[in-house]
Formats: sequence, C-alpha cells, structure tokens
Amino acid sequence: MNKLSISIIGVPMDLGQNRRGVDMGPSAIRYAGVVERLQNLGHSVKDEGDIAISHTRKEQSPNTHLRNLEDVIEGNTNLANKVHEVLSEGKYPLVLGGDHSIAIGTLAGLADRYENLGVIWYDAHADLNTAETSPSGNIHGMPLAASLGLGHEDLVNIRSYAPKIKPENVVIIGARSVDPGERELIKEKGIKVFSMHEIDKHGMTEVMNQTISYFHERKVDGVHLSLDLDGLDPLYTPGVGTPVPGGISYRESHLAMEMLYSSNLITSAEFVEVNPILDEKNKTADVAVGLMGSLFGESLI
Ligand code: Z70
Ligand code: MN
Ligand code: MN
Ligand code: MN
Repeated sequence: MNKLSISIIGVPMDLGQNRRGVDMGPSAIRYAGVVERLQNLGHSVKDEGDIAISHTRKEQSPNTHLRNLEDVIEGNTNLANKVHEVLSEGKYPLVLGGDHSIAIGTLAGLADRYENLGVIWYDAHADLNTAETSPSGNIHGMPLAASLGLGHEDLVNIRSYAPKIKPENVVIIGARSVDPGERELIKEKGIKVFSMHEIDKHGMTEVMNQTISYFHERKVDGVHLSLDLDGLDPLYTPGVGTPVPGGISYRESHLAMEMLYSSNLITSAEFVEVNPILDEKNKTADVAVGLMGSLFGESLI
C-alpha cells in the first residue's frame, strides 16, 4: 500500500453562502479525529492549520450581486498559494471546508501543476452558476463554473491563469438540485453527470467503474476529489447548509471512496460544507472523517 505525506489545510470560510457556522467545519473535522484516523493507516500527516480569512463583510459593491466577493477572493487566493506550496513539497493536499466556494482556491493552487487534471464533484448541486445565472448571489454555487473559466473575472483568474480545468475532465456525482442555467451549461459543455437517477438505476459500483474508466480514457495525470457533504442524504449528514433529500447513502459513499482508493487515481481531496451548528452531535464531521478513512485505504478485512 502506498503511504502518503498528507498536508491538512483548514479553510474557515463561511462567506460563500448565507448561513453562519460552516467556518467551524475544519474544527469539527479535527475534533472528529482526522489526523489520528489517517496516521493509523500508516500515512504521515501534517496539520498545516487554517488559512487566513478576512471577515470584513464589506458593503456589497454596486457592480455585483456576488455576496462577500472581495473576502472570498482574498481567502481563496491565500488558499491557492498554500495548496501550491504543499504540492511543491511533494505532499498530498487534503483541504477541509468551509463552504464550497473554497474549491476555487484549491483548484487554482492545483491545476497549473498538472497537464490534464480531472475533477470529481460529489455534490447534490452542480455549482455551475455564474454571476448571470445565480439565483442567490452565493459564491458556493459557482466554484465549478469559475474553475472552468466562466463567471466573474476575479473569481476565474485567481493565481492569474484561466481556465483551471476542462469541462471534459469533470465528473459530477450525486446531483439532484440543478438550476436552469446550470443545466444549459452541462449540455453546452458536455459535462459528465451521474445524477441520483443514474445511481439508483445502475448502482454505485457501475457509476464508479464508469467514472474511473472515463478518467483513464481522458488520460488525466491527477484527479481532485471535491466532496460536498450535502451529496449524501441528509439522514447521514444533517449538518449542511442546503440539505436536499433523496441523496447518496452512507454505504454507497463508503463504497465510492473505497473504489477510488483502489483506483489509485485521486491526487488531492477536499471535504466541504460541514456546519457543526446545524449538525447533530458532530455526526456530519464523523461521516466526513469516516469517508476520508475509506479514501485513504481503510478496509474491513
Ligand atoms: C444554488 C445556488 C449550493 C451548496 C447550495 C445552490 C448552490 N444552486 N451549493 N449548497 N453546497 O445558489 O447557486
Ligand atoms: Mn457544493
Ligand atoms: Mn506553478
Ligand atoms: Mn452542495
């Protein structure tokens, strides 16, 4: 088994959406024992602490309806630089959110280190809104679009390059709440989506086998896993800001992580949207750490 040097990066960001408390996600995940869990698998683990996030909550610029745009850009720039540094040291970045707007920074730090980076977006949502299509102004609904080079130019150009990733290198898993503008983008760009329909119809085994084959066909040189805990059914992960019923089960999610571990494809990961204020006894953080266990090689036998 491949032993890794994992760098844990906390991102106490709650500015990409309306509900407070998701900035405490990194603390909740640490409290759930992430460091020990991964060390017990034989990996070397360093907790890099938290990225600095300004909470000026400046008055909305009249030029945009994007909520907290300046603070989100600054925090994501700090995160991107840290992810880039960790990669330069040959370490495996494991990013703890924070709301999903932080994927903009994670991918900005990662993508220029790869020729052909793949991304798995494990989420109830597609996060493909732009300033034009967003129904909410919440930047956590935009990180996948921004990483594809679509949307507000300051979000798109973090670390001064764009786009970060190609639409044909993205696989969305678990989608069940997709806005009209996002649907159009999925069709226009030919983004691969395994919605709950496909998961129910064909089963998670088939969905993951197809996902893994797809990345092999695409000849990716790395795959980033961006896992929003609201991808799971709120029965298992109630501590999220936007629970959507009818989600991926606990068992399916562990199976998916175990198959990704066996595939040896994943080169970085982030776990986002854990909100301990909305949670039940840290259940959602516990599930997140359990899934990390499976992703990094835990097995029953
Ligand atoms: C909606 C929007 C979203 C997460 C909600 C919701 C987006 N599509 N993302 N919760 N994690 O406002 O853009
Ligand atoms: Mn999301
Ligand atoms: Mn570089
Ligand atoms: Mn989501």
